[in-house]
Amino acid sequence: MSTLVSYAVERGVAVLTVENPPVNALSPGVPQGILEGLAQASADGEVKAVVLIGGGRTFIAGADINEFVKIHEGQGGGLDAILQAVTSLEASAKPVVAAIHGTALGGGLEVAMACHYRIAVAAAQVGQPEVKLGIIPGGEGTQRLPRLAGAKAAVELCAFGEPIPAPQAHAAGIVDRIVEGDLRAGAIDFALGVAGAPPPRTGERTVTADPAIFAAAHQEADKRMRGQTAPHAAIDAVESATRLPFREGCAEEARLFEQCLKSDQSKALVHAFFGERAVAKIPGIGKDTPLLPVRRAAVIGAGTMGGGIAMVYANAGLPIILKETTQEALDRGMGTIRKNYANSVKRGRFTEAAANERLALITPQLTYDGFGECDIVIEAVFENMGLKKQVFAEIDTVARPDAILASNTSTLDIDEIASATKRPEWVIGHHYFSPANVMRLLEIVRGKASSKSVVASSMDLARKLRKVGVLVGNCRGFVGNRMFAPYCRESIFLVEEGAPPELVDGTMYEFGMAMGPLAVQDLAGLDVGWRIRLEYKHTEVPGVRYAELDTLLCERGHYGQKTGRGFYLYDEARKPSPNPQVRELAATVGVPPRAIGKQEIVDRLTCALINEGARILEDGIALRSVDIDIVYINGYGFPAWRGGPMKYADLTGLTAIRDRIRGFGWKPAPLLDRLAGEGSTFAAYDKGKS
Ligand code: 3H9
Repeated sequence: MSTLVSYAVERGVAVLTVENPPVNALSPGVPQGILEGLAQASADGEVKAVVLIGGGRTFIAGADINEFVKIHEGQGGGLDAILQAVTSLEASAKPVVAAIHGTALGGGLEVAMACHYRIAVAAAQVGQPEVKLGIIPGGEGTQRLPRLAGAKAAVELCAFGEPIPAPQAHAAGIVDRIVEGDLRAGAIDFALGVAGAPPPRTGERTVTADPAIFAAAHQEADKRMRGQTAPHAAIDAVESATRLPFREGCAEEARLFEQCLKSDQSKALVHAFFGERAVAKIPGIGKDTPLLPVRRAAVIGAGTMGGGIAMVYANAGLPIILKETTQEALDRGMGTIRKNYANSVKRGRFTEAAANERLALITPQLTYDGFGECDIVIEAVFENMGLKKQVFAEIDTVARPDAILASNTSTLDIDEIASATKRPEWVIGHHYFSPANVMRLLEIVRGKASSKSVVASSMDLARKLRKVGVLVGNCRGFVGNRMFAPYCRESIFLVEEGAPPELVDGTMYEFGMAMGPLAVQDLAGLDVGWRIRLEYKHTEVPGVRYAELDTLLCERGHYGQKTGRGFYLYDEARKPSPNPQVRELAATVGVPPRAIGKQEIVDRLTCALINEGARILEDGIALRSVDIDIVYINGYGFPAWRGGPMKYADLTGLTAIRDRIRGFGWKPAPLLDRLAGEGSTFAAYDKGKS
């Protein structure tokens, strides 16, 4: 008997309890346990009905995603037992009731739908999130869901992957009853109520639909899930339920599932799923590292970043002081925050009352009053070392001795900032991405003195703030911006060589980036880099090429969106159109223009990221290549379905990447060169380190 599913009989009802913590995934042994329990219940003359329930915090969160990794890596892995389980559950002569709490996701909902009845607590959630892993439901969910809820609801759930709360699932016909009180007892009562009656089998129902539903869903998928194949496959699978008998529809689902499972998109998205969880694991920092509780915070600087950070804390229910030096700057900052909240209310993201509650958590002030009660102080002033050091010296005198002192610097040396205090072990970088209240990434920059406790607490805090915290080392630009510099430079080279900005940006948008690199630079302001170059005149290395076009644009006042002109011209509504001066200025750089194809654009820009990423990895600035991927997916709009730049390199093949880099006349990073020579991958390098 499987140890992952327990069997008990109560009041003539067999209760099968899945015990596979933490989320009761359908790992090998679980479907077998369900089959065994079902057989035992069927053979037991005392048993009138069966209840299937999850032990611990949830029902069943789906197939075990580790099995997909095994399949992707060609190491076996199997899902056949899940299919046997759903078939047997539906065929059972004794009624089977699924009792749902926590989440019934993916294979979990498919198992529940194969049962004859579903009851749930109101707080439960159900969904088919498989598309987020680049696959479609493969446990007959695309065939049973439309038969229960209709094609429109089934398409929405299967193609877009968002779970729905149990009451909504009840209204849609997926759940038969919402129970209050004890779920197990309620399920046994329900099972006794239906015992004896012929069990209703979803697979025996039929469903029809207006074909326009599917056409509209494909269009919607092109917008909401741009570039991804699984949503379209999911729509096709649901559509087949409306024209084929159940078993034939299941065969069609199996064919589409198989196709998706083998795709690079699925490999990339599964990598991103586990990657997001892997980055939380820091070598040398275990569960025994003491965590500093963060209950009150203060942020210094009410500019774009400081204001955004204040909203992040308020959104997580944490009170935060917002400090500025002048009333004017403070009013401006609070005005922006109020406007942002009003927009969220207008868009229906939350109610006015919720917005007011959040606003009330932010205390604007000009003094350091109350700083002594804060568990963390975040500095978000102008990116200037002198100013930051002055601010840290001041915080050092007003903050509690055991408060975390965080800098939101995006490029500066965290150790030098820490040197302005008498407690560098309490200093760390918390690098947010603009807009801070929207972007999920938080780079946590470990200084050479940052204590383990400060690091662990920062990672824990990131989760509470609903951010993805990635620990990075201290160097110019850390992980994200250090890689972004050669990527942006390369995009300017492409324009200097004759590629129109629209072609460069359009190609990268088609590749899946949220925005093209030149549009991003216009948004950030071309003058930022230009001013730094003017201030820190670097000695140019002979033979090394430097981008010139951005300097030429800045010299003419084309700073990007803020001046209405940069790589593009912008109208009042910030709508871009070509800037004719770009071509004229590019012609003066002295590179003969030529026709540049889309493949070259993608290759040069991705290789610029990958080559610097490999250096960052070798320098130990990123712990693992997957950390770099998570930074890029969550902070730089890199498509998750390509897995991040390093996974993209693995999927393309490191030899091909190295050869491309050589072909461009660049020097491959030594680590990339070595791994390519060994026929290895960044993923294998990560494994070797852990
Ligand atoms: C599917 O079902 C396909 C079928 O159609 C095919 C049938 C033939 N497998 O997220 P957390 C781990 S596809 C393996 O931190 P939370 C997770 O890695 C699947 N492991 O907790 C983590 O491990 P660690 C469809 C899984 O409370 C730990 O559990 N289902 C799985 O914030 C805790 O996870 C999904 O896509 C899994 N399925 O959130 C659901 N799920 O501690 C995916 C979790 O070592 N899961 N783990 O880092 C989720 O969305 C969230 O985990 C959940 C809990 C909402 C359930």
